[in-house]
Amino acid sequence: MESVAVRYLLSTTGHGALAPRAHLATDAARLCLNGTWRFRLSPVADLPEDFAEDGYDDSGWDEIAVPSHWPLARRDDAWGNPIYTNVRYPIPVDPPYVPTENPTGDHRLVFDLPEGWPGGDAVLRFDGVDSCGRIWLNGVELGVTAGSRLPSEYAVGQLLREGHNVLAVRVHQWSAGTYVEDQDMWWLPGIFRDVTLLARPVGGLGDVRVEAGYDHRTGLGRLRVDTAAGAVLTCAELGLERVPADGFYEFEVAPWTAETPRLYRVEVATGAERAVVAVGFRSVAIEDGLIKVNGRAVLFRGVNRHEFDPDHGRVVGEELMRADLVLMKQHNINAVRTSHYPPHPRFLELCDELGFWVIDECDLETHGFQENGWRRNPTGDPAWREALVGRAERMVARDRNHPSVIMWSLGNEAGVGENLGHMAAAIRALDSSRPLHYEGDRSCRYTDVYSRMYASHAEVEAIGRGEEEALDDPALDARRRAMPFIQCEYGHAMGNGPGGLAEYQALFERYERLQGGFIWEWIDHGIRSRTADGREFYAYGGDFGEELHDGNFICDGLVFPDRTPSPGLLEYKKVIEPIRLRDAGSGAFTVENRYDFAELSELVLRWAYEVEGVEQAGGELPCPGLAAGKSESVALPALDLPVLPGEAWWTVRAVLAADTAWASAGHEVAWGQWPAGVPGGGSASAAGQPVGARGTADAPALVQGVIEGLPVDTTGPGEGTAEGWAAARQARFDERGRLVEFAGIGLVAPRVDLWRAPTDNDAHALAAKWRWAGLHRVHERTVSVERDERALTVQTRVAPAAVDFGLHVTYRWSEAGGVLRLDLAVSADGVWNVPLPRLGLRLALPGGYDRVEWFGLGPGEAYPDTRLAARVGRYRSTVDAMQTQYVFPQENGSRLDVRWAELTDASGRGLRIEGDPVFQLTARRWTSEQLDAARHQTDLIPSEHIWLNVDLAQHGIGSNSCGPGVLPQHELHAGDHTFALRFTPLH
Ligand code: IPT
Repeated sequence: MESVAVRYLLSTTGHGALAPRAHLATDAARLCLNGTWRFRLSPVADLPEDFAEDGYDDSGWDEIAVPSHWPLARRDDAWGNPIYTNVRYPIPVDPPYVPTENPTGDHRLVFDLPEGWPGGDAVLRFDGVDSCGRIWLNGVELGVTAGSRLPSEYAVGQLLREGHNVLAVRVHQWSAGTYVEDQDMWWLPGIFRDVTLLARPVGGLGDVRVEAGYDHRTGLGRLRVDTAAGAVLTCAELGLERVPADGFYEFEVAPWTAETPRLYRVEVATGAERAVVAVGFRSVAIEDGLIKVNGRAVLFRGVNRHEFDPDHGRVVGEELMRADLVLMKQHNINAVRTSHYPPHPRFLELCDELGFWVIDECDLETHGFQENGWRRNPTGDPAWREALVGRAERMVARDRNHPSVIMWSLGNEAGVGENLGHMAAAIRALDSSRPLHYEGDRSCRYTDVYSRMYASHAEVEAIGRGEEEALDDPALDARRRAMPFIQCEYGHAMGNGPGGLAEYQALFERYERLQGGFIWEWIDHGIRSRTADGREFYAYGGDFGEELHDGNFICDGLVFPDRTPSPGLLEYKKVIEPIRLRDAGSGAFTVENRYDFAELSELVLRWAYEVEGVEQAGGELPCPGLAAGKSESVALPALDLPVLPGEAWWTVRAVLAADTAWASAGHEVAWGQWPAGVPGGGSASAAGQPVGARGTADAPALVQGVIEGLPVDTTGPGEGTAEGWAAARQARFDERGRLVEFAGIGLVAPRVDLWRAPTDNDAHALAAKWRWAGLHRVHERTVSVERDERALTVQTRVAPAAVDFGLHVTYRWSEAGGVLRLDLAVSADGVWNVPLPRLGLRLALPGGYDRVEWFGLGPGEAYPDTRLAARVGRYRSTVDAMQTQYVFPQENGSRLDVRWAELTDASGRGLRIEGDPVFQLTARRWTSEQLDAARHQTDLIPSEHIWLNVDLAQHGIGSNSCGPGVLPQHELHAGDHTFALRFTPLH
């Protein structure tokens, strides 16, 4: 039995707090109490309360920063460690009880009131305490908080003294609230948001509620403010000068949208207090089965955002919040779901200002009950009704003035139950102006929007057509069938990927019912840590010795913990670009405005004409000022240029003409690229044109001679120059016909390779099949080595131990045009029932050949189903810079559609590889096996080699770490494949 002293831990609601209200910036006196507090950690909750007393001597305590999570405030284990679980509770499921071992942080602050602090009422506000805090001021208990990500305010006026006020807060890691806060994130206790003392003047504003609708038919904004009696409104822009706040006002306004975030600063004042509220006029409605803002259907190009800082956990400063939002804007993201709790209040102000559609989600998740058959799920238990309704009301009361918030969400993964209905009713009573969202109850009984997570492309398409599977209840089914659809989570951005985004976007654009979605998720929650020898890495579940954990499932964001964009973010940016630039033939291209509201007035079009990746001409064109949804054709400039050998491409980029709040002039919003035939010509032929057909025509070979181990082709195609002959002579093969030296460079001989270090998306299911099949440990049996006048032909069989299937491989080495040519033919032997990770050659060069130049897709990595962001060009990089440092090491860095690549050392010597027509290139200082074995980036130790994979293809990426796997068109299977490469020495 819990002692009486800590029975409050069992309370689902907390006690003592004032009624919830908006988060306001007013001119009333305020004192920020963030800063250095005294701190003491205890292993249990049941402790003497003497520390709350005035005269208590805390001089022996440590110091802690507030806000903070204590396990991160000190990184030497002394204050415990973060715990990561996704679904499962780290405590026994025994609601509302919590373990006796309950890390408890006592926090103490002594503060003086600043000079001039007005007497009278005041409140102490806690914006976030995880998971519950018992609070005393000057020895008097104020109450107990509940709801980690919601504010609590306590009346303290009568307790304040001019000098020496003692604020004491006892924070417990576990409380009844833990059961409804089972979000997929680190368990991190502490006072993690601001603590503020706010004077409450007599005759002050109290709460302020702003309703600011917009009627798109009339262009009129409607303003209604609900606040203290006698308050007045002033806004010069709206022609308001101290007008009664309780009136109803209409004016012509510029509406607020996420694309055009027009705000009006309205001052709300009584004689005693003044607040400025950022008002955005807009209306949200579900009409014709669509979510419409200001009368128009919108398409969400969204992300799920947790609060996370790699050093401070969910303590996220304003600068980082803004930086994240700016980065989102720069990547064409227009919507945020605040997964899975109301964010820091400042975040929503920034969303109003920068322009985002926000789904504001309540602090509710009970996912771990699913593991227990949903027995005793709080969502369905009347004992939790008040607590859950209270959470919903507190969210709405705090956030309803924000134009960015266009939907409320009841929570995440909390099963089904009547309390959801009570929450919905409470929300609607406080605010009927926004639709309701909740994904966890598929019947949509209490909601206005049909939402799913990780539905496959096929299912999303069926929903788009209105052909989804029926619900058992015909009335509910009919209701849901009339609803708009969003994917509140899709495209699981864990590690390399997600793949298949372009195919989702195509569906969203094809079916109007599909109003887009929210990628899971924005940030990798890796915690910055150091190895014993001081090297930095990002920690994930298990790295802190947790008894239960979910490994690196916590690292599934579009940005790395330090906010470096991952290739997935670049891909998403391209997939959702709001302007489409496409070849229209006949020397023109089409500009399509895919915004929902904005005109294309703030952009210019920059064009470039490139041959073999080298710019021959470029310039700027005005961007047609198209209205949303419209397109227009624009003529390309007529060029008068000499015909050059190589592939010719047009690239047109839509860039900002002037600085905006989120990017500077010149920032690229969208781009298009297409092959040009001849200079000045509109469209043509070079795409996919074999490299071998480029440039000078092939001449008959004149070369005779013997390359060591290789009979030279005397009749085949080739330039046959003395230089060419010299080039080909530099190849040396061993007795098994393996190329062991080329151009004086000792090689680890090329051989067929099937393995890639599984990506997080492979790891869910595919990698186990691959390992079962043994694709990470294939053997090669030499069947024959034949030399004739034309070629050296080596036949092998490549297969793993223990299975009877494999691949027949023929390597045919010949000399052509002075270069060494390899024709590779692969065919399946036996029955293969797993796809191949990759198919191609692996070889290695000495470590000095680490400079890479290529003509193909770039600059970043690309795979068959994550290739939209890569464009044709000539790129220069280094092997080190070509690595993508996913928190959990895995296959990465492949460059797609490479026509040719050159690897050179500091002196410019090296090797050129040409595809016939293209190949996929990966270069790294470690093998796939070493990459596979690594658990953190710091496990990767450079070898003496540069390992190259020169692939015919790789299997796609998919999103199977949580969601559908690789689409059939991006799969790679054993079968008949041929592939050709040409090797040239570089001196
Ligand atoms: C879904 C959760 O809503 C989200 O919080 C996160 O855990 C995500 O999965 C995976 O990273 S729930 C899952 C059962 C689909």
